[in-house]
Amino acid sequence: MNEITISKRKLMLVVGLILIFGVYFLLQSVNASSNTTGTASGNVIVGGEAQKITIKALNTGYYDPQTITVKKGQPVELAFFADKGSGCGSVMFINEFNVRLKNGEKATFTPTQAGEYIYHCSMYMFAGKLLVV
Ligand SMILES: [Cu+2]
Repeated sequence: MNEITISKRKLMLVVGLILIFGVYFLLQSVNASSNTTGTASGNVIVGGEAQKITIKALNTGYYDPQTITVKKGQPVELAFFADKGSGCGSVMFINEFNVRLKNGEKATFTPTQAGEYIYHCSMYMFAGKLLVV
């Protein structure tokens, strides 16, 4: 076996490895992209009908209702209304879902993790609980 034969065999080995890894990564990326349609991470199924909820800022200084329960993995359609005279309560936030609503506005988001989230005015004077179960 001379030098040239050895280097050819090495070259074949390297090319073979590159091909194997190439196919492996290609299959990985195909898998990953097919996972993003329809389902989210874990056992949470994303989709289905929106859960419609309404929150109202009262001029007495409270949000109505004070507690709302929704299911995780299902879109939430949130409508917000503010009484005249509800002051700073007329802008409502839910930080975790990037929600910021003024009177008459709507937001849609899908909670994927169970937990307790607070809807509140900018100063947390008006506050209520969104329970995700
Ligand atoms: Cu406030």
